Amino acid sequence: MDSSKISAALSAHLHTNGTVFQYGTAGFRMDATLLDPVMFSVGLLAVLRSKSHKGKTIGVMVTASHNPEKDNGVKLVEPLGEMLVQSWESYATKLANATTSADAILAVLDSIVKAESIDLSQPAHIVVARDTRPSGQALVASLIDGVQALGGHIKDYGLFTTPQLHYVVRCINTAGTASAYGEPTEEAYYEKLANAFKKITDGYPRLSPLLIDGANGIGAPAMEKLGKYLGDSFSYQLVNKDIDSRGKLNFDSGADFVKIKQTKPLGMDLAPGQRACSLDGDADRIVFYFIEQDNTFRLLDGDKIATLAADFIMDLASSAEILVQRDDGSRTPLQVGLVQTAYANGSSTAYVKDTLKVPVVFTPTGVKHLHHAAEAFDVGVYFEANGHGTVLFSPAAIHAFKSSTGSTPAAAKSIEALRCLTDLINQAVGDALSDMLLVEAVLTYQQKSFSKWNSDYTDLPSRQEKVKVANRGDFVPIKADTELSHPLGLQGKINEEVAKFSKGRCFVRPSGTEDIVRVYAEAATRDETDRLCYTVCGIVFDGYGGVGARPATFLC
Ligand code: G16
Repeated sequence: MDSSKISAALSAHLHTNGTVFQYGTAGFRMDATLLDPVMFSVGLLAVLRSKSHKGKTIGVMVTASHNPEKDNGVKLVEPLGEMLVQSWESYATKLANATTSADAILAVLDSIVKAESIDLSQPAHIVVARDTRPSGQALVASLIDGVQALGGHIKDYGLFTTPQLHYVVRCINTAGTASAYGEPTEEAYYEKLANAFKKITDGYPRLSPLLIDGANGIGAPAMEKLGKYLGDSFSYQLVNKDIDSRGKLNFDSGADFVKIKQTKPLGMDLAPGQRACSLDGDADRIVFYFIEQDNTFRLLDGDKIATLAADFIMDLASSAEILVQRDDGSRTPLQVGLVQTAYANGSSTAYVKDTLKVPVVFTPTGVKHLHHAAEAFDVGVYFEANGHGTVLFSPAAIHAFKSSTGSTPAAAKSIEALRCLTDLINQAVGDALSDMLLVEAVLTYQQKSFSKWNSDYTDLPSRQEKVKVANRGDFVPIKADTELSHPLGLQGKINEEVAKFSKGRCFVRPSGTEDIVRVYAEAATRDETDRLCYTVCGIVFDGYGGVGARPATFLC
């Protein structure tokens, strides 16, 4: 470690304004003007992480996803495309906060090297990409300074969706192995998805065009490129694709807006019966929707995507008579499992357990938690209600799909569809474009309308609100985010309110990506849901550090 080189490089990125940095749900996220020292520290950490993996390539994505355009953020990606392992999140936090002086940063670097027994003579390879935020390029330059100060090699992929960055990381690190994931290029990514989609939908009548809201972010140009590879196999109309005008990214558009407001985005004309979807700012989430003839808005969120996918895969596996080889030599049917968070609608969980008869596991919010839980199954379907998720296939499941032939033409066809799904579905991370094609493939295969899909089960009314508080760190979630241990006494008050409503459920948790706490409620009717949600918002705001104006929408 060349201390003088690190000290000299740090001098251009010193942290001077007292902000406390925290690696949160999806990395560091905040106003972009505060991020320069963080980026430098992430560059250093990425080098150490690569060295600790004996030179495997580590990814860095510069994005603030669904957050406003003025924000930005950064997250690290592990060699197989997963989120940074949790035990390193605290190193990321310590290193970012140590950018106040050369002595502080050298001490933290040294402590990480010792704690992880890192061999500093190992090489370090980093790849970086960014979304369309105006602040992105300068932040990448700060990151590169950090990487080079510790002697790492870095390749800048420029503008990418978040899942594309995860994809190339996985491709680079699996190249030449039995589980090679593909060519680490943007073109190969589109080709892989498009080929799988074309194969699985071949011979079926096309669905009506899909309206796609690109949230004026990176997903829009990516969709346009993907569209060229899909040709006439997929018909769509892209709106909200302006990535050049300032202030438009995610503004009243995108998956998060549509999910929370339960309405169509700005910039989209949606007639009854038309099919639509929204990507988020970095294209790692997607939700679908339509409006009924009576103008009722219907949302098909992550819960609905998960049940559609799980049901489809189980049908294919059953018709293909797939058996999976176990360690003890036995061969048993494919085990499908579903992973949800506290935000999953209660009706979806009941449908999965009682109708699909699939086991459900709950984890705290954050795809990093869901991803690992999903790895326990042959087919692990994980989706957050906000539309972030994917389907993981275990090596044993992939082997079963590859080695089975099928005793009938129908079985052979199902096996072929399962094989296509392993290419169509991004195995590294939730991916809006891949998930969009997954949904469209299932609906094409089954010739199923949005309305029919929506009728699989009826969501309980739900509402999610944000409350600004003085210190969201005071709110400590437990039991997979369903309760709070602190502030003391608050959980008891929430429980009292919940008990007043039939099918009532409510929880409060601090956001890891925004400076707010989230309040989620559901109950038997819309009116009861809103009363429960706004009552709890009021309790939090009034008694637990609400700041600014008491939001006008509060009813109590
Ligand atoms: C990120 C995470 C998601 C999480 C979301 C909201 O999504 O990857 O797993 O659900 O933040 O998290 P929180 O409620 O803690 O703010 P994205 O799309 O913003 O990267």
